[in-house]
Amino acid sequence: MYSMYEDLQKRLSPKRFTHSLGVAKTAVLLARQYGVDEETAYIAGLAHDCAKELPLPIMQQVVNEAGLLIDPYMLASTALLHGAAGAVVAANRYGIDDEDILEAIRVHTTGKVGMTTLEKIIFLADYIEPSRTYPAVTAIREATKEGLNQGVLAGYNSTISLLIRQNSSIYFKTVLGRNDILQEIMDGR
Ligand code: DGI
Ligand code: FE
Ligand code: FE
Repeated sequence: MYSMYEDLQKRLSPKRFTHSLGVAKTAVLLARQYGVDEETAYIAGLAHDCAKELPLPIMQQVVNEAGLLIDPYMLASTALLHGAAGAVVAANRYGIDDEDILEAIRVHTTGKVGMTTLEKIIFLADYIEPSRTYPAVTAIREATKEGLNQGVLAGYNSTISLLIRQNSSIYFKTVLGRNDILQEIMDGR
């Protein structure tokens, strides 16, 4: 099997590849801290945006050919669809068959109710990896020092605030995912 690393390096823009490598490395650090398999976290992090730069019609073709039923709202947005498409590409092109990794890729943009530790790690590493420079990143990195759920919540808060400032709609899984993390924090988990 040829190397996923080299294939991504060849196919992604330099910026996206650097980001993906940053997510992989950050995910390894979080995995070590939170008792998740480090190689699993690395692979999920490296692969998470493997479909991000595909044109929307190609993403749609990828999920259609995989027989996935996706709601029209998600189907119309590269921002929302690249996780689902990425999980298909990760399985078919890179031979990833670990369902935990595939689901972490699938849900990395919106999160969901009941995220696993691996899913939270990829979600959060996406926000805080070293090449990220947006204004809220400092606050999210600070929140991460208080715990994984605190970091995830800060990530949700920053995205939802941005979407509101942009007058964008918020996907339901984003809202439900944030509520669920808030509940976990209130329950002291
Ligand atoms: O792929 P990345 O840029 O590394 O990061 P990502 O997968 O978290 O995607 C971020 C983009 O997704 C950003 O443009 C905001 C958008 N996004 C995240 N949650 C939602 C959303 N867009 C909409 N419309 N609704 C959401 O709930
Ligand atoms: Fe992404
Ligand atoms: Fe990303």
